[in-house]
Amino acid sequence: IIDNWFHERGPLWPGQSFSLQIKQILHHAQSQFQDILVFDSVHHGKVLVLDGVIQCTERDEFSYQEMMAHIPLFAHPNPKRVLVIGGGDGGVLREIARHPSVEEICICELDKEVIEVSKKYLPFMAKGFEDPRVQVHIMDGAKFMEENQGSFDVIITDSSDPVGPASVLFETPFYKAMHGSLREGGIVCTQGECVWLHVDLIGPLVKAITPLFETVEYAYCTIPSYPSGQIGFILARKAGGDVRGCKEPVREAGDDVLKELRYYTPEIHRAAFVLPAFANRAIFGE
Ligand code: AAT
Repeated sequence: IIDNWFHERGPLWPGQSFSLQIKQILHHAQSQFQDILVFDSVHHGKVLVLDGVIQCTERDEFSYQEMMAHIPLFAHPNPKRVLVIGGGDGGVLREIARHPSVEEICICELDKEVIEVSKKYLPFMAKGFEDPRVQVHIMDGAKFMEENQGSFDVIITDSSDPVGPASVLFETPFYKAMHGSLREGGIVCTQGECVWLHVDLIGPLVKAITPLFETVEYAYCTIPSYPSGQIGFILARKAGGDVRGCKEPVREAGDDVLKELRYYTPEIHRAAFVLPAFANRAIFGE
């Protein structure tokens, strides 16, 4: 923070920095796991920052949270049990809750202080916790996966970047454990970083998990407040059900749901999987 500007600097985007002008700092404290900062910005509303990295801004969070939830959920014919790893702000829960077929939403967040701070300062996202189907577990997501080989239809990993406590969530054993916890035809959707910055991370990860799953695909959305303005998702489907992957929505989103959404449409669901040539080559070797 310099002269009331927050600068996002980090080893995963060397030599570049996105900056936001601060109106007021609302909370700044160290939790057991990370540094938690919430500020009100001049043009992006409230902002949540963990260890110096922007997790969401009020202005554009809907892009990431809607795509992360609705791509896997609309690619699944009848999702009933959904698990979220990370996502302590509640935004992804808010989106999952729009699906009436879902009976149970488990969330495993490492840091209970992220949840508490979000409930206090970011109620537009934390309202996701109010849904009666939500059950909260506070522990490391990789450990939770090892201990709870449940039977989920969809697992969404809304995790921070692979520096610090989330690095285990970018490793093959975690994907093996998620695979083991899926029902037949179940879908995993994970925070897949950015093609402009991280193909060297995404490519090897996709390659490592390809033998485990029936299909492994990559989609992305635009979001101005994440590094390089874009973030992607790895979508992996377990064998047994639909073998077409996740590119096509298989259920109709009702008009009542679509009118509430600000980014997701069935058209953008399909379009999100169309990658620029360099990214396709680097991730899939095509
Ligand atoms: N929806 C907001 C976007 C996020 S939040 C990432 C969450 O993952 C945080 O609440 C963090 O506490 C949690 N987390 C980190 N490590 C673990 C872990 N090992 N187990 C469970 N939860 C964890 C992501 C923003 C992406 C930023 C892109 N630059």
